[in-house]
Amino acid sequence: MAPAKTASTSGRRSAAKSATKNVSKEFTGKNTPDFDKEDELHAYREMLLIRRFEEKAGQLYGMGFIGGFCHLYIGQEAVVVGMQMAQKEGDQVITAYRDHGHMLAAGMSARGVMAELTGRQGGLSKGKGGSMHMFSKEKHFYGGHGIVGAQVSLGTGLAFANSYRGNDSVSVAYFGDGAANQGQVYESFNMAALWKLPIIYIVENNRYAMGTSTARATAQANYSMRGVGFGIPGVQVDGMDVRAVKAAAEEALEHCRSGKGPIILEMLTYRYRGHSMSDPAKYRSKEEVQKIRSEQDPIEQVRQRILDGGWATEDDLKAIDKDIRDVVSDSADFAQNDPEPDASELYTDILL
Ligand SMILES: Cc1ncc(C[n+]2csc(CCOP(=O)(O)OP(=O)(O)O)c2C)c(N)n1
Ligand SMILES: [Mg+2]
Repeated sequence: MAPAKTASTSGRRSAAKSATKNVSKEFTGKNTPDFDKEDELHAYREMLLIRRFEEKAGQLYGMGFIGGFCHLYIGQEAVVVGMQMAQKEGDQVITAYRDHGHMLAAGMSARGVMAELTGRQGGLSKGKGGSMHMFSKEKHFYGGHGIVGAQVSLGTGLAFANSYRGNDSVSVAYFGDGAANQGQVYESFNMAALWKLPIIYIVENNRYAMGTSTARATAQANYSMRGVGFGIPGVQVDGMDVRAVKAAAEEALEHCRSGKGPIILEMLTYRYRGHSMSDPAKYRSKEEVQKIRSEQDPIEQVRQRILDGGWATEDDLKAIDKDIRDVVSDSADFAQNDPEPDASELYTDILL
């Protein structure tokens, strides 16, 4: 099959401009202030942890340690890391099944996530949930959902709870370009706008829903405009640049906390791997993937800026890489050696 037609970067930029113009006067989402040294190094570490963790998960899957589904986030790391850098304690996160990066960025342990993937008792859902069903109330992470679009309504419920309780937490609900065509997304938009709920709807536009490109499946491919009918402002953000993500997140969080209601951030991003581990990704060319990897990789961008700014040497970065590899291999050892849950666990954590 010929490579899918996708909007060129410049096409995407002009769409972004019109979205900003048409939807919101006050919300720009266009700032990309430089990071200081601390932010660059933090973003580098966090994104690298997700990348290496996912690579290891892919290996364990190939070795038969992980059963069921496993959807990797490789390529999209800047989205969740930039968002998390702007959030504050108490803000909730909810997402779909491509969720390992969201959990690591929320501060959930690499051991707990990896052991859940291998179905062990030390996993975050005691080995009973697997890749798509992990939660952490302590880290305000509400899953992990396999039903496409369901998390958008649940995330709206989290925002309703914040509003009802009168706290100033914001719900951050992630969903994909494919999920954006689900009906319940718009029922949620309506209620959120009507009740001015504090929620950021994040469309992670990675250009594909399973094997279907946005160009083939979507009438309005500028997802930031999907809230127009409800008066929800939205902007497109370069989701490969962690600085742009963080800046947009800060603006969006402020918008929600000041009582202005929901907002949409469309993150322009890309997944390097197949939809799940069982997808050979024949619907796109290797060149397409390679071009993005070599020109826009989110981690490489930060790495280059760190070196150019003289904030760390190649050796310093190698030491960081080693630290992260150690954390990841420790999690993999744990996930292979921790026992499976006891059979009695079949009868716990069940609502009747
Ligand atoms: C209600 C529902 N319909 C269909 C599916 C099957 N399905 C799983 S993932 C997926 C594609 C979703 O794509 P997108 O929202 O773009 O997210 P991405 O996988 O790109 O992160 C589909 C159709 C499902 N899980 N739930
Ligand atoms: Mg997608």
